[in-house]
Amino acid sequence: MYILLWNAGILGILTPQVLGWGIQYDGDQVLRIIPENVKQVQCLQEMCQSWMLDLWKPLQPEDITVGNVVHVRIPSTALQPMKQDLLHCSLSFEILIDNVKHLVGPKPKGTEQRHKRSLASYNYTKYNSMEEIYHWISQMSESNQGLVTQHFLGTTYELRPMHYLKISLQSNKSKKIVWIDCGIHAREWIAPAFCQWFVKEIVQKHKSDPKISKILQNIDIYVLPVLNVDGYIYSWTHERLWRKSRSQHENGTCYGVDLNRNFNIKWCTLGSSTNCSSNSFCGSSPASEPETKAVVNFIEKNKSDMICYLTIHSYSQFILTAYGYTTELPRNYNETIKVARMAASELKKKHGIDYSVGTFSKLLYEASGTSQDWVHDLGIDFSFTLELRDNGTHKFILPEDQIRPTCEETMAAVMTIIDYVDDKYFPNSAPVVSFFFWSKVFVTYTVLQMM
Ligand code: 0X9
Ligand code: ZN
Ligand code: ZN
Repeated sequence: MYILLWNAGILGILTPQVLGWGIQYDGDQVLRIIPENVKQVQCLQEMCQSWMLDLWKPLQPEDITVGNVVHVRIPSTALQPMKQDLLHCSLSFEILIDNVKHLVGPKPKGTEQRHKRSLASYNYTKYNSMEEIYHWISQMSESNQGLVTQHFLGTTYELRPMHYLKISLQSNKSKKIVWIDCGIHAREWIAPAFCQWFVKEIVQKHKSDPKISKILQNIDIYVLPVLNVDGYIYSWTHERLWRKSRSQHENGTCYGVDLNRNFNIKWCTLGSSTNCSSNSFCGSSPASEPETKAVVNFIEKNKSDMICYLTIHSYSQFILTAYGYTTELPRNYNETIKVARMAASELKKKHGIDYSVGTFSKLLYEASGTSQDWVHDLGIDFSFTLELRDNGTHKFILPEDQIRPTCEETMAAVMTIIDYVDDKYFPNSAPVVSFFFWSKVFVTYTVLQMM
């Protein structure tokens, strides 16, 4: 078994071009298991550890608990013995994904052709490579002068630039900031797709949509389409299911930090691992990774103006308020949960999809070192994580025909949140309709008084 894994690793490093995806996932299955008692939990935990399985939900064997669903990918080579072990512990399972390779599909073709496409024909309803996204970022700013500008946030571990877009209408008023980042986890491809969709929508509708024009009077929106650039590229070229960044550890014996465990908030205490081959490796110290540091520097510098932080992930269909690191509730929980509920209800109106609302620690498991919690405890009240589609059918491999509906409904949710914070921080800039609204309230009140 170990020999097999070792060989796959060597081949992946030596001949990435020949092999295409370093890992093919051929015959791999994703199983759904619900342990019913402590014994079964222990049994499953041991199996995960000894087979070094790729746990999808939860991320860490320690977070497997009685009665809670487990999603785990089993490499084809381990399937037979694994299933025997499961039987041994009387654990029943359901096959969620019969062959991961079929879902992942062939390696995407070269992108040179598409790369030269004009912005007008950019395809937002497929997944775009990093090269295409870089090109899109610069085209967006060049074609929308006076509204969109491209900025440099920092450099990744593999020395690639991290670019964000600033959406801002010129004004002499001092404005507040809303930040949105996507793609902190490499395999969650729907997240960068949403960030691109979001910018496109704002650009196209900033004059015709009264809500958007009102918001842009008061707020500049910063969008980081891909936070984990190295990981995103790696998920295109080598391992579709890669999660972490690509920094090297322990003399190159293992790779990558879970950037959403690397922030300086109860760092590496919960739902994180100190083992660098773990999918939830928290790094060597808080903000040890250049990608984390770039985000931290920017947010610290701008924190007095930042009124809302949104970070986009998949999958689970959640709108999360702080915290992940404790089951204690954050200072403004009643208000943030109300906003999250409003957003989920607007989201559902689009395509009928149900989202759960709450804190991560209560909905799934506790995890420390996340960007959302770090931002919240820095003093930014409205800090949300959105976990987009789906709910477990395709998981990280969300089919391209779901990009449009997912982005449409997420747009509704995100605009609901931004509109709320705009009204809260700029109460006097309500649009003209407010006069009619208040006069209606007045008339209703008067009529009621007369009855
Ligand atoms: O575990 C994570 O980092 C996120 N889930 S994911 O499946 N996309 O990896 C959720 C983080 C939620 N964090 C807080 N609510 N603080
Ligand atoms: Zn180019
Ligand atoms: Zn994620």
